Amino acid sequence: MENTLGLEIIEVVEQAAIASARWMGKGEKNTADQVAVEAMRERMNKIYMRGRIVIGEGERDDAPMLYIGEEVGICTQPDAKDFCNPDELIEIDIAVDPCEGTNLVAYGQNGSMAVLAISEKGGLFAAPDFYMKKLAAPPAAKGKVDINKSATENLKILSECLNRSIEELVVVVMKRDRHNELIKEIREAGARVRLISDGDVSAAISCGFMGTNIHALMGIGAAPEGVISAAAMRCLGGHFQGQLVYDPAIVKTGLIGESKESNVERLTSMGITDPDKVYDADELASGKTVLFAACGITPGTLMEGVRFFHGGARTQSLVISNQSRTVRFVDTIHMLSEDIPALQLR
Ligand code: VTB
Repeated sequence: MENTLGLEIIEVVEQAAIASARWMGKGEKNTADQVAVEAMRERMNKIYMRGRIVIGEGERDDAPMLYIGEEVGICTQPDAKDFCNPDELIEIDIAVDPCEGTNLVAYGQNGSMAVLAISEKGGLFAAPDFYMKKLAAPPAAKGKVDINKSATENLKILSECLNRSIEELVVVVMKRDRHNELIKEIREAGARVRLISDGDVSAAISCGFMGTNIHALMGIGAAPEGVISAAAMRCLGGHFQGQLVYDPAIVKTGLIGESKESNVERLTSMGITDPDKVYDADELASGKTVLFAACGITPGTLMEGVRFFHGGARTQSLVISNQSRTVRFVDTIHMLSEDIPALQLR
């Protein structure tokens, strides 16, 4: 799977990032998202594959493109049998977030990216559009920190695993009222908090790398993006746990129904019989083969953002594979017009 897809999925996230970056700082988050969706879908449909969106823009009714269940790839097109051999094609599942951190793009802030994860059929947890309590930490703390423990306990464990004092730890938390108690607890325990307005996927994955000065992600974000974060962390060997949040008393948006009971019913109808289950990275991204790709839209901890120049653009992407056990940072110059005075070397 990797040989055929590796390079192509870089282009998928690059195209989405470039399209979205044109809307950076324009205050229009829906457009920044929509153009990324269109670009991602267009490029995906040129790949020799038979793919199915398992995490996307939502149910078909509210998302015309990259909706859950949509088939993508050349081999899903109506005339596919003319040039695709169904016997040599494996079916793959795809989780996408063409513009992770739409507000960040709209307001020109750091940390947004186009991102996707791929696995063989059934290899990614089809998370409902609910919230998820998340805990991410570096590989050294994998299986040692635990989402069921308090933030204070986890910080003690982290400090031991990383061989540094709690005061030297930095925890990323999304700035939301629902996290007020959590933030207070982390500060009282002695660690430092980096508050972000959006974009917890980037924060989770940053825990997988040394030198980012991010040692944990704690708090509640969206569930679908939790699966994408888990896919990357599974490949990186980092710690990731997620637990669905379905109680409107904890977080409430249009997505979460009015009552806890009706939400439990919805989860049951999706085959989730234990709504309080804590999932780890291996369960959220359980496939034998897991591929992850992201491209920075605005600059971030892991990647540069899209930089436009006369006639072109330069992007930086991250591609992680559990099969080849590689983490690639890909720096690309896109020659978007015929008329480019010169390419910038660095
Ligand atoms: C967003 C987004 C995050 O969670 O905030 C979202 O920025 C949900 O939280 O990166 P709110 O509804 O409180 O904004 C993420 O999408 C990902 O988990």
